[in-house]
Amino acid sequence: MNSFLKKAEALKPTLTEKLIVNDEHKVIKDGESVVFDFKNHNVGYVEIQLSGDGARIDAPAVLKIYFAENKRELEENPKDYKGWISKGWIQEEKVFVDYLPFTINMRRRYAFRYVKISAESLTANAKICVDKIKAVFVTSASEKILSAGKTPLERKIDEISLKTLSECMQTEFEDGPKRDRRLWLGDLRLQALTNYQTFKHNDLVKRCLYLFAGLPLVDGRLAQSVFTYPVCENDGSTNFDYPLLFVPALYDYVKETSDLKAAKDLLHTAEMQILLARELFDGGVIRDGGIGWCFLDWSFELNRQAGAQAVYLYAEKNLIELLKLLSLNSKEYELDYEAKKNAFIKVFYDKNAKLVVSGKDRQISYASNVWAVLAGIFEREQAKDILLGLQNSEKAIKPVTPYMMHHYVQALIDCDLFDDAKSVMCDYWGGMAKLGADTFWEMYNPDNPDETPYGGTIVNSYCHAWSCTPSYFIRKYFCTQN
Ligand code: RAM
Repeated sequence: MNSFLKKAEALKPTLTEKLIVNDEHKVIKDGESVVFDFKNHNVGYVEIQLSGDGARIDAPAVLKIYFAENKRELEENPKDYKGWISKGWIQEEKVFVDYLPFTINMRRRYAFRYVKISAESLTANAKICVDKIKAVFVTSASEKILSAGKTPLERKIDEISLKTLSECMQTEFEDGPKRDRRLWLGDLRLQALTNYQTFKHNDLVKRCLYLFAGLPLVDGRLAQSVFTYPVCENDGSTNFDYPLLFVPALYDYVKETSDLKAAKDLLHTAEMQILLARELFDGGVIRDGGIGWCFLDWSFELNRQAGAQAVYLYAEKNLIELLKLLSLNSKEYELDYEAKKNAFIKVFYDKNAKLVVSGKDRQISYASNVWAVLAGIFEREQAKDILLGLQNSEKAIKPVTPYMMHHYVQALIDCDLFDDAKSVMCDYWGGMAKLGADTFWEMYNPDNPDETPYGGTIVNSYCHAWSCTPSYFIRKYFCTQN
């Protein structure tokens, strides 16, 4: 184990446990299903206590136990899923019951509000009584926090955001406790920002930064995600943008905690991400294609060239600030930033449209424009015009995830467009709240409720860390404003 992983291990939190018992007591016959509602989303381990009605079952009963995070998922049929990611993410188990009474101890951890139990095969005329479902829920977000916000809607959004984040706070910041149940770099940065305003579990952020730094790929680039069980290892691949976002994640952490020791430990890793990404530029401009997967958002039609360069510049700007904070020389990065910023404006700024365009087809998208604003490529007034112009552009490709939506809201705030930022937040996250969300989702496209990158919404995650940031916006910006 290298020294970074040792530090990460020493910071591993213990989880707090909370027992909740559902004793609605329901009876199932052959071919029937019953649903138990835990009234809110939770993450944990389940025990199901069954009894009979006196008569012996003369053959093993076959039960299907299905866990759903929300109503939509509850109503979907796992058999219909034909998508490209594993159906193993569907939270379902088949259990054989040889005799009654019987207690099913479910070995795996589940993320759910609803538990559906179906009798796939049961002796004719026999009944199974579900007497009790005991659930031990786990989290490392120990504190209970009062919701914040100036209006009932803001407080509701904040409450759901807090719940979302706390459910994802396990021994690491998971992206989603249903899927992928692991630590992703892009998600971590947003979780950390929200954590600083809420649970303040800063050692968990530190642990995650050391995990990434301790598990690089062979060329020194950071992985997009890491596993920590049964052993700590990276997922073997990466994308263009997430490794770069290690830089702002580190800078944010250092600003928040003044932990200069960690800053010095991890600085080399941060610098390497910039230097390695730099190899993918030709004459100051990032290649269009050939840079691997650049995530930005779960939109397949998105051209990522301008967005990729903007993320690079955003990360480099953060590195410069971090070096200054450590009283180190940042000159070389400043020169590089200026050169690549000017090249960006030359190649990607369309003077007629007054917007950033990307790729050979000069595509307009929120992703390219928003990241350009966040990267500080334009002066404040021009950046403001870009964001306002974007709202009027019919062609612009819109965000489909709360991840991209977060960046849009942040860009509006950076340009002092507070009212716009607040109404975007309230419409988007409020839209999920109106649809009954207990926790916020991985994907939400108000224009297309069936949006999924996976070929089936049943594997979408309905408690997804990157959607927790309204609690950050509300506390950091909206509550302090008149
Ligand atoms: C999804 C993960 C994660 C995200 C990546 C890009 O599969 O759940 O949240 O960071 O995609």
